[in-house]
Amino acid sequence: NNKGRQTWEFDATAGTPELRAQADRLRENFTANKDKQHHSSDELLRLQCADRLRAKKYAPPSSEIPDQLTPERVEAHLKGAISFYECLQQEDGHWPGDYGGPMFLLPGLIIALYTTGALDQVFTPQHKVEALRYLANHQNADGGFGLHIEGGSTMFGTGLSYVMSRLLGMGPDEDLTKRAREWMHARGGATYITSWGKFWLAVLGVYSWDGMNPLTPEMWLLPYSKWTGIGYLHPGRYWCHCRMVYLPMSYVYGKRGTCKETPLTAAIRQELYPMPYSKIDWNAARNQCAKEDLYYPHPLLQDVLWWVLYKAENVLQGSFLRRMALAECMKHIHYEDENTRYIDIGPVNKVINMLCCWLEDPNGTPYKKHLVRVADYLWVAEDGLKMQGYNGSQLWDTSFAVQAIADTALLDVSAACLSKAHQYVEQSQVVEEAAPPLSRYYRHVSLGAWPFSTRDHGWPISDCSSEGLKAALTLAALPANKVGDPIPAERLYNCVNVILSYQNSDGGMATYENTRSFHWLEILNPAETFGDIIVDYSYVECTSACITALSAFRKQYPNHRRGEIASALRRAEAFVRSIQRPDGSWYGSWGVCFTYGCWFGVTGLTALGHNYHNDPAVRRCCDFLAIRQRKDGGWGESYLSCQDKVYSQLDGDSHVVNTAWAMLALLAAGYHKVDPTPLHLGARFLLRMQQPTGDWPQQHISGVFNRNCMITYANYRNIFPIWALGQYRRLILLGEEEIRH
Ligand code: LAN
Repeated sequence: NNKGRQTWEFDATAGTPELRAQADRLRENFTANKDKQHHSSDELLRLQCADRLRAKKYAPPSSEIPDQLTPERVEAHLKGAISFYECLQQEDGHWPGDYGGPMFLLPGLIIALYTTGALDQVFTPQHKVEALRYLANHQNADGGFGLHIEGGSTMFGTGLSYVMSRLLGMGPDEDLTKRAREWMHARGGATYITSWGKFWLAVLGVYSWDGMNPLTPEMWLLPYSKWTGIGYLHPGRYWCHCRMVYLPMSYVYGKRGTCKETPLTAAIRQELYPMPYSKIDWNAARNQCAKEDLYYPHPLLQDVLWWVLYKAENVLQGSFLRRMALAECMKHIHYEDENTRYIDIGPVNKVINMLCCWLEDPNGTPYKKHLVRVADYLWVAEDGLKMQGYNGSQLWDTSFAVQAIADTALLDVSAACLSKAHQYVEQSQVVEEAAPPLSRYYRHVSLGAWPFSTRDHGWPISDCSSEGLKAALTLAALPANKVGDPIPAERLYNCVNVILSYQNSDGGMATYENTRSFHWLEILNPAETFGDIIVDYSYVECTSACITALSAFRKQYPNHRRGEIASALRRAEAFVRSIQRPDGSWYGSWGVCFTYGCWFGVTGLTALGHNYHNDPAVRRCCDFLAIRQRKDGGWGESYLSCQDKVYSQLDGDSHVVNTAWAMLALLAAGYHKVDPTPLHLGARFLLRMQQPTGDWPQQHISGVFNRNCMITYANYRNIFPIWALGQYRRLILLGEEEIRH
């Protein structure tokens, strides 16, 4: 680990023999459990603190949880929780954690590396063993693979996992491959894979480019200006993740960049389909998609558009226009690579950009620089090796951890840990603007922002900037001789500048950029499994984080851009109110789900002085949460809420993370002044779930993107229970008034 950059290496002699035996046991137990437990507990990482854990000062009390909790009792649990969590913190101050979940990432990487011939260079035999272990652990009972580790089988997950297993050396008739193939064949075969799956199969040469809807690179030559009308269709207006994925995809498509045929690819080509490869009707295949995968079906208009562009390919391929478009794409690809130090914005464009660099020049420096940054995305846990959804969630987790731990007001046990975290917060703020001219590359300002992961990654995000700023302000309010010197005001001003610049005309904040186009553009969304990917919309999470950050900032710096901040807060508040649902809840887009949204909705309003007493909106949300509390005292929401947009209760135990979010919302609103009972019950649930080490168990998956794909946040199970219990102890058991934001 170095400044948040995490890489895994195999070392057969690392640790003590006892530790290695424990690691083996963890792996074996995971395999034994595979049909019941689809989540990764990230325990392997937590084992490495076993030695440090033995020396730790505090353990949570083991006697039964009393009916009446005392401040001392909760304090003892909190000390145990903090001292466990401190063991996990790295030297540079951040908390590492598994950021896996999606199942379509690793196969793309393997296909790209196989195509460029670098598979054996990047993947050692141990990498391959662990990657195959991962597949085996996440195969569903019906033989297929999901979009993400907890999901039901899809053609996308199954087709890509199948190919991956073959490229890593599995035979076609092993148990895993046989069952996966049967799953596919029973549903018509791999022509029914989603468009992103079609792309990867075409790259490998096991699917025809004629079976793809066009990814016309000429889109990048459209005028950008709004005044042209057509400018609204320009990719520069899309959500950056969508734009940055389709950019290299259209380059590869425009060039028909395909892997050289090998005996293995020739074999896979025959295995993927129930009919001979030569008999496939590629024109029909373009729009085929398995029903298991279909979350956002193409509107008719889209199919008409693809048909026109498909026909246009006859003219465009090899034309002067195509050459211009490809050159333009490559310019943007190099810009993205250089400005993220070859990490790139996410796991998908990372891999396809790498492929593009190779297609452009297989001996060139850009391609080589890409290869060394692949490791940043890989993660090993007891379920195997996976590719993460980002190069980690370092800054995000660290800034929440800072706020949570500081909010316990147990500085005597946490000063050292907060001081290390302070270093990470300081070292990850973006202090250099991306290369000019920003507008030429459709980039928003970054100077002063905080990223989600590391400074090297560097893409600015509205709510990461806000959480980073709140962490910095929280630390600045603590004694400097304990946690280090505050970040200079000038740098915080830069952050405020970024946050203010994020406000959209609807008053809300989107993720990385402003909203640049209209919702109707979503009819162009060709990715059947993802919803709402075309435009960067205002979200309750992002908007509320900006509100709480700006309001915390103005408490410490009341005169800086006073008028602008006041008016930004008013408009943001109006936005948050406008998207509250009639039942009082807020839909969360990046965590599971209404519980998460409610936490943000409520804290956004309470930061501005509203509470359960004086504001019907806050009251309605608290009531929404209160009636969803469960018999065990906790809250538990299923990931199905995200896709169905209806609150869905989890089977079995409540979830510690949902419980903490619900408690944090109720506490911020002052609900305990009306009725503390739900909070007592929630706190007791959290204490009951705490393990003797001070850790909490990893339960179902907590994160989500694009409505339908889930992602693991391994640190949430520590951060949020600590935060909720800390506030519970201060506000209820000690009767303090102050709510910290
Ligand atoms: C993330 C991770 C962080 C997340 C929050 C900061 C939590 C959120 O509040 C705003 C959106 C953001 C930045 C976010 C957006 C979508 C991401 C980047 C991810 C969920 C991580 C992975 C995902 C990315 C799109 C995955 C690749 C798949 C594609 C469809 C391109």
